[in-house]
Amino acid sequence: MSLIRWLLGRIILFFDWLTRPKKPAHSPEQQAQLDAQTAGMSLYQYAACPFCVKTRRAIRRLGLNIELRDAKNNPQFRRELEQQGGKQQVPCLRVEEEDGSITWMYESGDIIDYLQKRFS
Ligand SMILES: N[C@@H](CCC(=O)N[C@@H](CS)C(=O)NCC(=O)O)C(=O)O
Repeated sequence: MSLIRWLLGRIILFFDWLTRPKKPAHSPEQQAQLDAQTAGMSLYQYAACPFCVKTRRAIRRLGLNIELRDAKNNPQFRRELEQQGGKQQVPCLRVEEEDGSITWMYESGDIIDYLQKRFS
């Protein structure tokens, strides 16, 4: 069963790579502004999870540089997600605002909607 899951994961990653969306051509100034706005964001995710792939593709399509945190292999990120986010489910977008408040956003559809509304 875990071999089948592993194989499916490789297939998902291969097709993701094959059909990678293009990053928009931002000027260096635009990119710097976006980078400043996303500096407090990090995406807790697994490499081969289809919902995470969908979310990473949307992030790429928007040209955002959001830190990816591997919650499968990194025990610290796994713990943070469970203890601070509230559950062990990926993808999850952690958003730290300038006033220090932190939001943990679950559900790929909600994360993508939020990023599209804020950055497109
Ligand atoms: N409806 C959720 C589904 C997310 C989901 O099922 N994620 C799986 C990985 S693909 C998960 O986190 N499972 C718990 C675990 O692996 O510990 C979404 O669209 O984000």
